[in-house]
Amino acid sequence: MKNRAMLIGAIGTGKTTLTLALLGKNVKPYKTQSLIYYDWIVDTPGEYTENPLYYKSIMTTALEVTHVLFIQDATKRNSIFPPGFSTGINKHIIGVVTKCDHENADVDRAVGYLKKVINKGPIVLTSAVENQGIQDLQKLITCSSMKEIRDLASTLENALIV
Ligand SMILES: Nc1nc2c(ncn2[C@@H]2O[C@H](COP(=O)(O)OP(=O)(O)OP(=O)(O)O)[C@@H](O)[C@H]2O)c(=O)[nH]1
Ligand SMILES: [Mg+2]
Repeated sequence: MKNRAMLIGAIGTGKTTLTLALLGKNVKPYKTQSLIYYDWIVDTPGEYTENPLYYKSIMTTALEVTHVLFIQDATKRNSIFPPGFSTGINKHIIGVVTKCDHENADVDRAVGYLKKVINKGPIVLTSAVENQGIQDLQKLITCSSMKEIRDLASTLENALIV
């Protein structure tokens, strides 16, 4: 299977903005209403992660990708992922903190939330506004094993491993 990433996370966390940054597209994001398939990214509406009725869609779509990115907004005071949600997904899991540039960002808090959902794996700190961590993520998505991902993540400036 060609390497492909699916992005999941709450409404307004910056999934579409991150998708467009990863693809190098210079267009404005719009509210995501359904699964959107790009070349090597599947963008999901925040509702799919927030509403358990959609978990089945997430699980089914995960079968079509190699990497699942768990997106946590650095400005949010909550996490909507059920604890251990990633253990049900047998794919390469990467945690991503978005909006690290924001004046209300609390990156440590966001990392703490992701640690509760991601058993082991990298967490990448990003800002689509400042182009932080975007290249690091692009590289991690080219990796084809968790070992390769961990080895690479340990060399990246914006990544940490849990
Ligand atoms: N400061 C800052 N704002 C961001 C960043 N990424 C996204 N945003 C803002 O966050 C808001 C929501 O971004 P979206 O990309 O539409 O969020 P989403 O996760 O796709 O939302 P849904 O499709 O509704 O699930 C927009 O106003 C973006 O401009 C970032 O890195 N920094
Ligand atoms: Mg969106």
